[in-house]
Amino acid sequence: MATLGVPRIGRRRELKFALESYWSGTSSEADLIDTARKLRAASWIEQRDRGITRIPSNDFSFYDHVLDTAVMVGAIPAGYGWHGGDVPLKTYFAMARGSQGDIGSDCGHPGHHHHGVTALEMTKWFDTNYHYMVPELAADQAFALSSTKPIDHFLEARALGIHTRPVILGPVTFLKLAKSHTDGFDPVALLPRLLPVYEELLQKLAAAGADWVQIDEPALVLDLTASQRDAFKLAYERLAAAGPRLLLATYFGALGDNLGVALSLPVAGLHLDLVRAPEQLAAVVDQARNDLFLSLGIIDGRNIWRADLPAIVDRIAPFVERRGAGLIEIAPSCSLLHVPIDLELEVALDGDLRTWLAFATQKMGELAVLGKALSEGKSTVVAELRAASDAIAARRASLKVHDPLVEGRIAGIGEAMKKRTSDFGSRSRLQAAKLALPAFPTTTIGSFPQTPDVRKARSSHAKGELSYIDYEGFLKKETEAAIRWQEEIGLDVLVHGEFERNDMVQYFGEQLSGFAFTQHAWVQSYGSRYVRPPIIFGDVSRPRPMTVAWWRYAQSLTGRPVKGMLTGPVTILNWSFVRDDIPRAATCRQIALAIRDEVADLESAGAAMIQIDEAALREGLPLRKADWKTYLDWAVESFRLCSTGVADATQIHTHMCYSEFNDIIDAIAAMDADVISIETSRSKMELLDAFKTYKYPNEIGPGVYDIHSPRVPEIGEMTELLTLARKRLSDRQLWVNPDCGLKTRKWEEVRPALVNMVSAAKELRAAAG
Ligand code: THG
Ligand code: ZN
Repeated sequence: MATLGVPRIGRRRELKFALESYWSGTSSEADLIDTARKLRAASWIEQRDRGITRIPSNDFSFYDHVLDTAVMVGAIPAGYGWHGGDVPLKTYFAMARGSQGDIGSDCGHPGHHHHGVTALEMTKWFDTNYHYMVPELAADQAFALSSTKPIDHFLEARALGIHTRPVILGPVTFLKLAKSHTDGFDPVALLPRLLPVYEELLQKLAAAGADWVQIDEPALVLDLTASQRDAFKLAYERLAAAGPRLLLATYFGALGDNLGVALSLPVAGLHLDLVRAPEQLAAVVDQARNDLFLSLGIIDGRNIWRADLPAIVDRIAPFVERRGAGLIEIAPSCSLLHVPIDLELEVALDGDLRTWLAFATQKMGELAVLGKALSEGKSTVVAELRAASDAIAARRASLKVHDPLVEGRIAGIGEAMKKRTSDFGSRSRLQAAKLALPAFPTTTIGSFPQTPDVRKARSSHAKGELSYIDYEGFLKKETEAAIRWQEEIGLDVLVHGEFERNDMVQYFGEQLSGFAFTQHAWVQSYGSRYVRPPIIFGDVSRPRPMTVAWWRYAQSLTGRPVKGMLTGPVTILNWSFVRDDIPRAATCRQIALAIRDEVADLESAGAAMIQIDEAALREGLPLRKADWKTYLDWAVESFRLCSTGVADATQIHTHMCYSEFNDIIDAIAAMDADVISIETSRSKMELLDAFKTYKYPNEIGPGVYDIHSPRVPEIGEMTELLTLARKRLSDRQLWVNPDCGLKTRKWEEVRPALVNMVSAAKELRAAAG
């Protein structure tokens, strides 16, 4: 029974607090190192006590394991002031966060840093909601072993009497995730230079006593070019001879067309994700070398549901018998980094729901039971197996999960519910007449600064120290001030500011049936930033309006249009733990119907414009291109389902965060939003090329300034960007807005920036005549 990696943040988020206290200067480097050492020890001991027999080391990271790997191989870009030798923590954190300040961004999208040295770029780790730091490699990059962390941690565990299997990120995946500033250069070409560093590391691990090393190559589940496939051969022909036996770990999907390559590598062991791709077990057992050790990823490392243990035993046992127990080990599908730590902390959760769940700690227990059932027989764990199947059966039958009304509504969805009454041309004429906006209308994405006062009021209210009446009174004042100020500076389309909202997914989930929220179930998103994703456990519906009262209040304060503000179904789905008993698409459709109800209520209340954000639509794309169309079809269908129940004169807006639009432009067009706002300022409007080439007909608000930076943009910079936009789009299409929401900014930054933005729009109107 193995794990491939476990959460590093601590049961009570100890790592976050230690990091933030160190960064703020409140505690020392020694304190941070000490906390980290204690967390590692606790987690090794916990795994041992829960029955895990193959325990990983080097899965711990202060910030990110890809960053650790870049540092380990000495891939530190010029500018961080490093000239060889051990990499100081200060340099490490400069690569993670820039050398000054921690600047976040809206939609919770990972931040960018603009003071002093900038941080490395950050992006999603495969299709998870974890973000890694993107290594930057030069075409003539040199590598040198620059960290002893894998060896140190191996020895640290050994001193506690625990023999671990060190985990390292494989060289091909590392290079594939890296970027280079040289156009057209594939960093995978650097492999021959990188391999000696890995060889040296493996030799040192062997010398320290490591007999096995887990080497992660999740890139093997991606679409690969022929030369990338060859890279695997080159890499493992060298590394397999370096010393320790290698367990090549693949996860997040099927090996698929890379199966042949994976099986041809001279490694001692192979880990398979049998949760995402159960079908590959038979193929691998048929085709693998007789002596290839197999690690079977049979417990879901990406979701929080309790496993059907008897069913797993029945499925796996024949293969264990065929291959021999000595050549097989069981494990989670991937690292447990992506699930919360311990269900025991969730004392407030619904009692039934609790029995249906398993977090990282519980999954270790499941592995121990499975291991015993497979090696000593089912009769040795009768009670444990029965408890698991009873829980599954109860969940399957529960009325908390199944709502006949929702299932009936889904069955009644017809084609007419997925399209607007008229095409965009007719709608836009009606909308123009109704709204009477100037050319190049100005607006914002939705949120205004979440100031310390706003956060404090929310937490006082949550703790019961501030009554709802007083909390609401406070929020009304904030909203009114925001409306007055927007009128004063001359914005055309106003927003209420979203002061009442915590997180753009949580706010809706808390008001929808079928969602549950946890108190301590944190999962690392990036660095010291964590999320508590909602758990969608049942059919989703909307018992009552969610946003109408706030919209109505805001609109009552002004004669200018105030946008209704909603989060779209795909984004809600992608940022939640989802059901495993029905397809993702089915849950998405249910959320879409709930949002459709909200859209209808906003329209009835008088909203002329309703924005439905799909910040995470693109990031939900499957790993394999062959699966894109299916995903985009149901994602777009869900957006249409929630957005098309309105009159032609009602204007539907959407917003998407930083996205490469070229390869999904058909889907964007098929969403048929009347107006889409997108992040474009950092690409100097180049992202609009996709819209131009496509001849995208609807209206677009290309972001004219980067909200991830505290810097106030000047009028000239924005008119320049708008000029670039006008080269690609017609004037009648263009809106003027920032790149993203403003909740992470300060009012001191937002005020002058938006004043300048309105001036830029006015200059443009004058120039365009
Ligand atoms: N909401 C939800 N999921 C998300 C995002 C979101 N997943 C992807 C992306 N956005 C992740 N980005 C962030 C950005 C900021 C923080 C976390 C993830 C963050 N977290 C606070 C912390 O760790 O201190 C805690 C926030 C809280 O109290 O809930 O700052 O936007 N659902
Ligand atoms: Zn955004």
